Amino acid sequence: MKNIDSGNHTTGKSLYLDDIPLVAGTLFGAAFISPVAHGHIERLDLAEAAQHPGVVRIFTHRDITGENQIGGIIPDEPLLAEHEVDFCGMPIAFVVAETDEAARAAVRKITAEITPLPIITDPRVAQAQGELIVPPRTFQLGDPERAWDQCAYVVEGSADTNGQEHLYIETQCAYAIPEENEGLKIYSSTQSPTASQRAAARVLGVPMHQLEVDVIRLGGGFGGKEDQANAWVALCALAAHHLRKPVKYVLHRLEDMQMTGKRHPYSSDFKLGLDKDLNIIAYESTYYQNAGAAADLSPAIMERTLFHATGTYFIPNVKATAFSCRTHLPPNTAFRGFGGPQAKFVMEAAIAKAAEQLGIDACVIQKQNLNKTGDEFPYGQKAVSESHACWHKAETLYDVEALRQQVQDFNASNTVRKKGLAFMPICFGISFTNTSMNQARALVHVYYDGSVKVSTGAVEMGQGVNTKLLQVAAQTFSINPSRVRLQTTSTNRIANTSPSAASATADLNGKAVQLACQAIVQRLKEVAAQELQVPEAAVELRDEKVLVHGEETALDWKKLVTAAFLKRISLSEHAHYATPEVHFNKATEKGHPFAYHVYGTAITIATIDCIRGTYTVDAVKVVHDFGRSMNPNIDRGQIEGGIVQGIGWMTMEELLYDHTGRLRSNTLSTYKVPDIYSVPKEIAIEALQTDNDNLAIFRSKAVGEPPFMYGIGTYFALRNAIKAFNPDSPIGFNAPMTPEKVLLALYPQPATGVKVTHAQSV
Ligand code: LUZ
Ligand code: MOS
Repeated sequence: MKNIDSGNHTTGKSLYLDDIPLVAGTLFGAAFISPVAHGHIERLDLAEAAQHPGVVRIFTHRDITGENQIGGIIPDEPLLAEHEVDFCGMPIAFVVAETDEAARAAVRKITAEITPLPIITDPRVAQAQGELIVPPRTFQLGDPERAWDQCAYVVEGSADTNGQEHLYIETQCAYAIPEENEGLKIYSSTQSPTASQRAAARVLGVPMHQLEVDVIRLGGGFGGKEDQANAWVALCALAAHHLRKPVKYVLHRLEDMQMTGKRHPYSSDFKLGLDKDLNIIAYESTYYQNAGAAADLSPAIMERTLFHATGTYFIPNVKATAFSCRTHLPPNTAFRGFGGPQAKFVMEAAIAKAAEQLGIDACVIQKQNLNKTGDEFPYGQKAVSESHACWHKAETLYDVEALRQQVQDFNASNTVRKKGLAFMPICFGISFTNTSMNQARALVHVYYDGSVKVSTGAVEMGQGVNTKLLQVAAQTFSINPSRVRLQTTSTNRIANTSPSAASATADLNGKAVQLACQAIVQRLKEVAAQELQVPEAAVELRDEKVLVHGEETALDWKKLVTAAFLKRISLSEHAHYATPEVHFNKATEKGHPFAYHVYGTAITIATIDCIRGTYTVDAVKVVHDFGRSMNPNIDRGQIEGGIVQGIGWMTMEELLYDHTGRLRSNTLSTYKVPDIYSVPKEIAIEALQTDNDNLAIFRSKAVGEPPFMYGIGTYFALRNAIKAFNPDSPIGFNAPMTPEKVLLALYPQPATGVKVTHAQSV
């Protein structure tokens, strides 16, 4: 089935928040933000701005009727700064005016006198000074201390990854409209309607039932709207609450890039030990996560880093420690992979370094150490592994021997262009690592004409979840998909939703839809049995028909629905689903946190230009563990998008905060994202079809985040190409691999002059 949105998306008919027709009298907000990364606010001068034509009111923390707090996991983030600012871009005041232009013009007339305070931008410096968001955590398996002695080879090193701008096409936005009795209806572009409702209720000091958060769809989220859509909802709600007028705020791209957090930069250390047969027997890793100025989701992201410390490999002795470090950057947040890709990069860097020292191809070590079913992860769960199946299928299907020969021949006959090839086997755990979040609800109405309306907590953000939910309803009722319609995601219809995140949205909400539909089917079958005077067990609903012992009857879906209504049988159901089997004990750091894992293998070939440092990705060839895909078109789209987004993170997207904590790469002319010229020339995706997993909806495994990590293969393919040109290249492990870094890695470094430094420590 096609994505149900594709027609409207391509003809521009899809509605986003900014397309909602304005209610008469709507006012427009804009935030005044801190120009410095850390300081004490001595004076805030609003007088001139307040005089600006069209300005209705300027809100500060003093206007907050509830709590000045939007922190989710930890209450450490004020909505509006009070006496101190903690990052460049932190909202201090909220101007509301009759037009968008007036609000922004007035913002420019606000002045603040701020006494600078010391600034930290480097997570290692923060850790050394004890600036931690939460206490560090360690996951451990076996005894690495004792294992080092048994190793034939040991390598140590460090590996850094930079952050990443989400660059959802639709910027952050909110629109709050007053209703009677102090109520507010708030349109939001949030992955988490409930989190936004809760944050606004807390700031206003009102019960959650006073607020409805309604989401049509998002123009992209990628994690950037899991927690960080809340501030705009709270600001618009605050203004609408005071003024009893509709208030809308749509961030400009520059504001969005300056004010919002991004993927966490990580700086990490590793130590890897192998025996003489190249089995990895010990691994120690330490991660310094650059959390930014407030917790946001950092502790959960740090936790997922630890869950994914060993990537796709089985290692019997592991010690992984993570620090969530407080710095003066905007609070960093969820981004596709949620700390997993950062851990994966460190693991692969360790293997690449070991391979280099041994003079072998990294893929020898990779393949030798892939996990198998029954192997234990450092957190206690046993793998049900498709690692070897994906690897072997990729090797044979794509004829790796021939590919390798082509690369060797090319490199032998070209002096200024070199190719590199790398394998990237992936493994990603599916479920929220916070067990309590693995629940969802669905509300299904069958109208008496036989048409169906489905509401869930799932937020459509381009990932195609609504199409999958529609498929679940149509298939469970065995009716034509055209009879089913999805509703917007509203906290009035579905309460206490988990965010649409963790790749789990179709699984959790799909299972809830399935349960709701099954309950209605059960009642319909009872009605059919009465109508047809047959035992209920003989009745079956199939292809809009009512069958008895497999034979068609005069009853069909529509007539049956009408009959049930006339018998006063409920045609609606609200169902609840909670993932079984998942649990985790933080005291022991052991448990079974994931419903299942997704596996896959990518083979990447890239070519570098050794005069310019530029490169192209020739091909990414993937064998991906789909389970049994319920929608191969949508899943393929997710994989293609994930690969390109991963390549962007690994190769060209370079966030640059200067030493004052100011974001310098704050526009699309200074922050380069993949375009049509930089995507791989070829992406091949082949399914590994399995029937093993029963916890995915229709056994169709989650597909949102795992493919992002295929992009890491490009980093190592480029690295191999550099080594083909200059085997003595001093190149370390520091992503992104921009053309500048490639160029500098190709030749001996000058004694003085240009030095490649990490963005965090500029
Ligand atoms: N969000 C979250 C996530 O709150 N918990 C998670 O475990 C998670 N994993 C991936 C992406 N978002
Ligand atoms: Mo996410 S990183 O699944 O919001």
